[in-house]
Amino acid sequence: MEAQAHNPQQTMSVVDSSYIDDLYTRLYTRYAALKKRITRPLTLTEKILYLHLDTHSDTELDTLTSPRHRGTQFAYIRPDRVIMQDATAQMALLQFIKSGKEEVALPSSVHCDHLILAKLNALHDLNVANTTNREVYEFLQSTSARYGLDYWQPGGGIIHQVTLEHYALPGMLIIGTDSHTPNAGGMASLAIGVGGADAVDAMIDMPWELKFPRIIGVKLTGTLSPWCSAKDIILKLSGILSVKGGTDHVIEYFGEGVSHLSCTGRATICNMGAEVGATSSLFPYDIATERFLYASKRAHAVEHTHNIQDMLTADTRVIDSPADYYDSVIEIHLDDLEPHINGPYSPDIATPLSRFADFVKEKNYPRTLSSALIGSCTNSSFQDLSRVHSLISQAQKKGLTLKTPLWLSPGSENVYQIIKMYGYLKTFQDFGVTILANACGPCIGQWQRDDVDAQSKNSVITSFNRNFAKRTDGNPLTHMFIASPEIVCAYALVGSLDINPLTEVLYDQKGTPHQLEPPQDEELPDSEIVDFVFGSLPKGYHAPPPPEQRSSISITINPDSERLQALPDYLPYDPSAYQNMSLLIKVSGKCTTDHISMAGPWLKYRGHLSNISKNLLMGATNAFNNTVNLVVNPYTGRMQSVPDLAHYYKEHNIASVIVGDHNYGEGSSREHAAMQPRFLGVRIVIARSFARIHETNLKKQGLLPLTFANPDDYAHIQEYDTISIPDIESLSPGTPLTLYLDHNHPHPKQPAETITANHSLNAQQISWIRNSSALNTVCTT
Ligand code: MIC
Ligand code: SF4
Repeated sequence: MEAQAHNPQQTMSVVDSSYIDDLYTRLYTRYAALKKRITRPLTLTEKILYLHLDTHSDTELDTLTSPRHRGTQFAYIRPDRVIMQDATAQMALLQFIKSGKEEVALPSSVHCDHLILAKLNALHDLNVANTTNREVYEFLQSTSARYGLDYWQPGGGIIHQVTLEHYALPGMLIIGTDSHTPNAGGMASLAIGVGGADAVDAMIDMPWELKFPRIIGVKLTGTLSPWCSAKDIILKLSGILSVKGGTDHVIEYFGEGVSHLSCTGRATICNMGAEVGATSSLFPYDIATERFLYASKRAHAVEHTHNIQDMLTADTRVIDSPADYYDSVIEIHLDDLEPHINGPYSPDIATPLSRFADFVKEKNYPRTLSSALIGSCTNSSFQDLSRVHSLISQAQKKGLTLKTPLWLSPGSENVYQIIKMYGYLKTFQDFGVTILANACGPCIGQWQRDDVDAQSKNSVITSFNRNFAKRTDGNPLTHMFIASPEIVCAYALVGSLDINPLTEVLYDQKGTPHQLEPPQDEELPDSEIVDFVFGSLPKGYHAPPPPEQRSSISITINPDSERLQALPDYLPYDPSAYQNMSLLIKVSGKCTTDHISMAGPWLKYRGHLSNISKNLLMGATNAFNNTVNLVVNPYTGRMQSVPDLAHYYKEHNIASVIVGDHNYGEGSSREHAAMQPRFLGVRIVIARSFARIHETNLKKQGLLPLTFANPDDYAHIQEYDTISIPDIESLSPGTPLTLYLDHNHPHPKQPAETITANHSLNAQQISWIRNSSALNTVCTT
């Protein structure tokens, strides 16, 4: 797995110019035809979506593009590119292999970023990862080479920063097996997070299906104050929209405030749109986009994009009368915006910094910081790190020191090389900052910390995007707060959450008082540095071999492996399995995919369905006893963990049901959260509401996602219930189903009752249920 040698003389790109020429010729030809057909003003979201519709007639196009179908109608889309990260690519590629295809049908890439455990520093941690994950990396590399995908070895960078630097281009439609794929919206690409099975559709040349999103227009006016950055815009917006306010919507930004934001700053905002459940987020193309294209050595793309700006921005009439074209409009005045800090335990608890100390005291959250962390796909660009560097050199000059350990992960190998050449790296290290690998690390629980006991109450502040329980270090008592990189750095200098670092007087060792001044930033590196760093193929990048050499590449999955397992066949559809199903768990409150299929130490089983299934719903709270991971086995009366009960059901051939609360399955794209229950015999999940990607993942895996027609019926599900769907055979689009609840609890036995459940399956999705999974449907047609 040797990376290519660095050669500053070369100018090479992972995407060649003929690809760019073809892309824009195709898109612009479609655009010209589209504009002839649809004469009303269009938002940018509509333009990019319509350019990628898989339609076969003008009438079909007219129906699909009618705004009244937004939020209800499903559309078939032909994306331009697929990106996958190592923790989700394993299942996606295992499914792709099952399809029997010889090569991927569109440009696709695999990025090794999630499986690197952060412990000491980049070099140490990468070496360990290369040993402990060898089998998985070899599988991903050989599968990529065999089927024609680009492969980025560990250390190459985090999928979304790498995509922004190399793959994302204005007007493109990208799908990625990671919920933060919308990061590329900063580059005016419409990028959507999906489950692995959706990526497989695109990779086997099937159109990929998406519920047509509604569009929220966010108007930005004014300019950011010096302590504010792009992150504060999305932290504020998360507070406005909440974790489910963006579901089935694209968030499209416009207004003069946009022009003050850099491409990477916009990417930060789009990235965290995932935290409000948005299908995607998007910025228009402008001079800042161009600057980033030049700074990543993609001048060739600018030759096209510069001339087709009307295709890459919303029409003027949309901007002039937004309320007529967006489904809703939110306005944020950047001049009035304060830095925000969100959390703990949910990314939408947004508190302005000036009120934060009081908030922490009122809630009695741990005040002393145990660590501060900068990085993740959200905030690890050169510009982010330049602001951190500015603060740290200021602190150094003032004789201030870190009051809490500060950890920093650059977003990509190129960002790492740039900060090294600028001397930032040395400043960080001299100041005591630990530099971690260019990877996800503590953002996904891949953090082996030994400074805090596994179960002790503590607080950390990070520049990441998610802060669900156990997310960073596996400890449910770690309170995780989210802020911009410079605010995280400022808190590392004061060490405590009950101090406002922007107003507090800080003392050096001689007792001289100091006040922090706002950081300066560098939007992009100098062209000489750009030439050097982007002048050769990036370290860690492996293009696939030419097609004629691929068929001889063998892919091995050791049958005794703990890490990889060929996918088992699904049991055929059987209507009787939907009768007398037992309850696995009735979940109360927040149940993210982290609660359903925990990350951290479990990431190592992402390619092994039976092993990872041992964590099923370990983080979910049982509504009957308000306890995490403790449910009654209705057959034995014993209390068990959820995975144990699920395995009991599997061994005894008992079909089962999961009952969820609001926004069930929010957060990540991991399809394991659907494959695991499927593997253990769950047939339906009935919830008050679902997060978009998870609901699709359930359908793809042949599970039936249902919602209570009357949300109060959630209260009717009892602990010993068996649940039947007598009318399962009449499952059809738009028709509710009847659920028969047999209340078996002996004391006192209550009469059975029926409730109504809705579903959102269309005819095609019903065929997935009838064929036991979407993949089976594809393989049998
Ligand atoms: C996340 O941030 O939650 C992850 C880990 O990147 C996930 C993907 C996964 O679970 O592998 C995501 O965002 O989709
Ligand atoms: Fe990785 Fe964290 Fe970004 Fe997910 S959110 S891709 S875990 S850095």
